[in-house]
Amino acid sequence: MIALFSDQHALHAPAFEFFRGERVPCFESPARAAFVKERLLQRGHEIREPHSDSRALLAQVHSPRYLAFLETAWRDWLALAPGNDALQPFPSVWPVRTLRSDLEPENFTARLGLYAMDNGSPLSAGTWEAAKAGADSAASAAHLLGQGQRAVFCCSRPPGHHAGADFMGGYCFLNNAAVAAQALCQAGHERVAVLDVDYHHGNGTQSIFYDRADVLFISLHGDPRTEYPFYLGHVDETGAGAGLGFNLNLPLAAGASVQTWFAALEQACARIAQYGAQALVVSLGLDTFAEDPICTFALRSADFHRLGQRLGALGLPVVFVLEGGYATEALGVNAVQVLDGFEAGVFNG
Ligand code: OKP
Ligand code: ZN
Repeated sequence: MIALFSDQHALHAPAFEFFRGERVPCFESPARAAFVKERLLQRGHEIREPHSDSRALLAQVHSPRYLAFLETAWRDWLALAPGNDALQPFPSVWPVRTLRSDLEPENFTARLGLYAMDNGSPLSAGTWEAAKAGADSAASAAHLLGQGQRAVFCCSRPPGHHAGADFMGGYCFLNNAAVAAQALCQAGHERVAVLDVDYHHGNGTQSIFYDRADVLFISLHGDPRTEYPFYLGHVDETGAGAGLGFNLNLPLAAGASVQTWFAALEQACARIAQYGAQALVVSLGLDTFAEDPICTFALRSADFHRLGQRLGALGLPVVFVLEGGYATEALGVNAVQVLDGFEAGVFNG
């Protein structure tokens, strides 16, 4: 399978995040993509650089003022005070209910709070460049499907599925899966499905397509009553307006078994088939792995092969986009298990 990879991912490398009130090294690190790339090469997959500029697609899934903020955020931070290059900006105030989010303040931290859903998505020098390379990979993957590729894998980071039209969150800045889905729509597909198998609900992707019938969003995830992102991902979120009926959440209790997880995957696959999807984007989070340090599902490496095989049997062209997965050294093995399983599933039907 063709895998898209850019060295630019490594430009996003914040040092620490907050975890249980403490500063800890970031779970979402450059080593993640490096381990995946290494395993892809070992298994004979073809690595290519992204070749498409996602700029026009980004303008269709994100707001102009959010894109403008993100692109200059690090420069604005540096301009605030000498020495800021060695420090990380974090938001500390947010426009929650009754406060205004239509006006952008001038204060940098206030702007950061306006455009961030949490304090868990640290910026660094090069965050924009890394995220943009990921979005370019998503656009390139959709383009390659148009040229007849059956499936393409975006080996990119930071992830994207928590990023909404005008906010970052959960280590995510630009919504790569949304860029791929939007590109597939523009290439003429009338029904595109996005299947999010990351442990965490893909709140950003859901919200971007919530009122659209041309993109079906389905997510399998830890129940938001106890799991991040907490404020979205419930079963009663079924879409709005023209999009009513085109959003499906399958929340599972923390600690859910492998059997329970695959039963939910069957429901997702049945809905994708019923919809008559013409192309599929998979938000491929690997944090459902039993050894993931921040998640509670129980999948083993062999289960990722089974996942890939099931997706291959759908008979659709697929863009795979890497999302989460924090058992860093196992990430390559698990990602490639999905891709190899997919190829086996396509072959066997
Ligand atoms: C991103 B992806 C914040 C710690 C919580 C949220 C997890 C983000 C997961 N203090 N971080 O969906 O894998
Ligand atoms: Zn996740």
